[in-house]
This record gives sequence, C-alpha cells and structure tokens, in this order.
Amino acid sequence: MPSNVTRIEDLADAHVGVVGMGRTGRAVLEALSTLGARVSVYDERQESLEDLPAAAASACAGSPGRLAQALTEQRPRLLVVSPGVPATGPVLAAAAACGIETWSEVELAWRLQRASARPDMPWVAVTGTDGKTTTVGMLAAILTAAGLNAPAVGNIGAPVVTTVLEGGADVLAVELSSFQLHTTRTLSPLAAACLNLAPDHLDWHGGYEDYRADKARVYARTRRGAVYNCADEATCLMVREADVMEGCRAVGFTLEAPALGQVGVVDDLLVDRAWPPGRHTEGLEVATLADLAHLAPGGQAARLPAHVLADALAAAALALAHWAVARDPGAVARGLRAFAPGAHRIVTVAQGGGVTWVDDSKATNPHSAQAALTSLPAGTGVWILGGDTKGAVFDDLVRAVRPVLRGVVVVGKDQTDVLAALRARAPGTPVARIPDGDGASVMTGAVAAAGAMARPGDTVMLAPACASWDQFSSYAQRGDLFAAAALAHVEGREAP
Ligand code: UMA
Repeated sequence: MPSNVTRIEDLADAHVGVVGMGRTGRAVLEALSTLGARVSVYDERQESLEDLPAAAASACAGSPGRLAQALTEQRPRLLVVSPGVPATGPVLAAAAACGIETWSEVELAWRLQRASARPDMPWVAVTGTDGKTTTVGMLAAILTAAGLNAPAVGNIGAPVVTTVLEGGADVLAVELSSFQLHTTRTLSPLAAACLNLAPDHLDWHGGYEDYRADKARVYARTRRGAVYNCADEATCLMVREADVMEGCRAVGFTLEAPALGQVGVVDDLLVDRAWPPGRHTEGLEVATLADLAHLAPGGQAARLPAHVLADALAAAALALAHWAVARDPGAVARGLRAFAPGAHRIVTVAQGGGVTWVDDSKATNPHSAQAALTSLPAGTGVWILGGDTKGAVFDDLVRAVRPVLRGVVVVGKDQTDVLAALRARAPGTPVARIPDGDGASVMTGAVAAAGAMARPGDTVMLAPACASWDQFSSYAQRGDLFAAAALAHVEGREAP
C-alpha cells in the first residue's frame, strides 16, 4: 500500500492521478506538471482528454467502474479529484479501498501555498446552500476597496490552484462547494462562513447528514472569525461544534439589531458589534441600505431582497476579520457600492410607464424565486414563471408569494404542475398562458401579457423557478430575450 503523501516536496517524480479533466482537472494537471509529478488522468468522457494543457503519463476514459478498476491497478500515490466526482461513486470507493490519499484541487492549492514564499497569505472561505457566489463577490469587493489584491476564486469559476501559482494576491475570497470541501483536509482560513443549509446535492453525498458534515468542514481550523447565520440553527450548531484555532471568534449575522458578537441592521444601517474594540457598549456603522440600492428591483433600497442584505452582512462580517478592513471599516460601504451583481440576478432591465422590469432568470428553483419576489410590496408584482420544472413542487412557493401578486404569466413547454399550484394556492389571481414556441416568441408573448396586466408602480419580474432548457438554450439566453422584449415594450417598438 502506498504511503500517504503529506508534503508538496514529495510530489516531484511521484505518480499522481487526476480524475476529471474539466476546468479543475486541467488546472491541477498544469500545477502538478510544474512540480515534476508523473500524472495519470482519468475521465468518464473521451472528449475531455483532448487538448490537455500539459503532458500526462497516461490517460484513461471509461465508465466510473472502469476508472475505479484502472486506479486499483495503477495505484497512484495521490489522487486529486474534481468536484463533480461523487462521494458515493466507485472512484472514491476504490481509492479508499486501496488506501490512496485523495485531495481536492483546493487542498492541493492550500498545500502549494503553505510551501510557497508566502505561506501566510490569508484565505477567507464561504460555503452554504444559497448565496455563496454573491457573498464571495461582495467579500472580494470589500477587500479590494481596502486596497488589497483580493481575487474571488473557487466554485465561482476560477480554480484556486491557478491563482496560488500565479502569486500576487494579498488575500483570497474563496467560494467552496460541499463537493470541494469533502476532500479538503488541512485548510486553515482566516475567516469562514456557512451561509445556510437546505437539502441539495443529496445524491452526490449520499444523504443529508453527509451533506451537512461536508458543509461544516469549512470552519475547521479557522483562525479569526467563524461566521454563522443567526436565522439558521444548523449553521450556529456547526460553529459550536467546530474545531477552530485558539482565539477564533464566533460571529453571527442577522437581519435584526445585532447583539454582542454579531453584525446586523439598525434602522437603515449595517452595524458591526463583533469586531470593533468598543463592541461591548456600542456598534460601529459600516454601511447603509442605500449602499445596496443598486441590488434592489428598480434601484430602490426599500425593495432590497432580504437574502441580498443577508449576503452583504455575511460579507462584511468576514471581511472585517482582515486587519486592512478592520483598520478602514469604510471599505465595507465602498466595496458594497462597487459590487456588481451577477448577470440575470435581480437586474432591472427596463423602466417605463411607471413599471419596472426585472430579470431574475438565474432563479431556476422555487427557493430563489421566492427570495426575489417577496421583496415586492403587496399586490404590485407581475410574475413570469415556468419552464423545465426538474420535478419541483410549487405549492409552497405560490402560497408564499401570493400576497405580492397582481398577476402571473406562465411560460414553459409543460405547464401542468405550475398551473395546478396556481389554481390550488392562488385562486382568483389573473393568469395568462403563453403557448409553446421558439425562445424569442415565448418571451415576446410573455412581455406583452405582463405589460397588459401591470399598473404604474408595479414590477414585472422574470423569476421562473424552473430551468430554461425546455424552450431556451440557457438561463442567460432566457434573460437576454426577456430584457430585449421588455426594452422594446417600454419604447413602443416591436421586439427585435
Ligand atoms: N467527470 C468524471 N467523473 C465524474 C464527474 C465528472 O470523469 O464522476 C469529468 C467530466 O466528464 C468532465 C469533468 O470531470 O470532463 C468535469 O469536472 P467537474 O464536474 O468537477 O467540473 P469542473 O469543470 O472541474 O468545474 C468545477 C465545478 N463543477 C462542479 O462542481 C460540478 C464548478 O462549479 C467550478 O466553477 C469549477 O470546478 C472551478 O472551481 C460549477 C457548479 O455547478 C459552477 N458547482 C456546483 C454548484 O454551485 O451547485 C457545486
């Protein structure tokens, strides 16, 4: 049985396996090649093994069972697995049975950094079922506003290992999925947060408790701040049970007035009672709701969705763990003002005749659609909904958003489940149905129907709660077609 690899120096000339040749695997192959490792690559798809960024000692394509068999025969000293490789699948089972140590790309990146000329460059880590990408973006913006070179990396799209090898960063804002955390073993972040916990990816993990346990790993060995969501008991419990470094503080974020040890909201202020020296007697104002107005439908701070405010509070709590932000807390407000939301996430795309048109095409499940819609005042929302349901159930969503609705426009190839939920949970609410067709005609029809329902002061929101695949090529295309049709509608033109 091969001995465990625990040091980067051991990798020169070592036989290392890399599973998955997507974004992660390719970055790992490049990094391992520069270290002089002999790399064998494995992937379920032959096409993924084409045009590799560096030479591989061997390449194997085949079913998960076939990859597991190859691993058992070849027995690399270390295995670096891509996030998509499931915890419950044959590949990780074979590695465990053969005693092959397995790392995530994140683990490799952390070890590379610890062995580099700047071993103490801090990482700030964010996980959670919802809001990770927004929070990491806000965090990077705040750290940048404090004068730091602070890239946003990880699950957000940029493999961490590439950024570490490039050098030059002062601090990393790292988005971590539960997949990545599963095989991350020695990371010791400056600050860490699990934003919330709801069932997700249960097939990959094998069950809810396994999913929870992998999320909780984000807090292990945290040095300054273990940040939890006061409204989510699961995250409070994770922090209570976490094996953090001596001196690490538990920091809560809350939409209410903050108690000692929390970051929260007082009137229209974001207030820190976790970090400042005077926190025992008073809080420190670090930003205002107006600093987040550009993230609200129509740019109105009063309509800021609660989950966006929660993400901003979490980002502030994490960033303030860094000395550069603690010394310059105004960076929180400057960073939040500079933060640009991701495309198709509650973006105001048109305004006219007193009606605001908002693209939240990224809301591909009921949970995220609900978060966006419930920020609207009662009776002022025209909701465009529907698409590929992925087997979701809509009753709870419709019940929750009914008070804000003026009307609903239903799109999608198969509208059965959505219409049944509307009939059961929002009887009497006007509903328009858009017949199946190509993406452009569906969106033009939906915008015309929504425009006919809306009154001055209303918001038309595309928050489909469904995937886009049935009528569009992606949620991005769906959002783009909505924006184009909404603009044409307010300008009195025909949709392009
Ligand atoms: N593959 C196998 N066997 C498997 C699974 C995948 O051979 O069991 C192969 C595929 O054939 C393909 C390659 O692995 O060639 C793809 O690897 P991957 O699925 O791990 O994806 P990457 O391209 O490496 O992208 C990953 C993350 N993907 C997943 O977690 C599924 C990206 O997150 C991340 O941005 C990227 O690394 C950079 O860090 C995406 C994601 O959907 C956005 N994340 C999930 C989420 O946010 O919910 C967790």
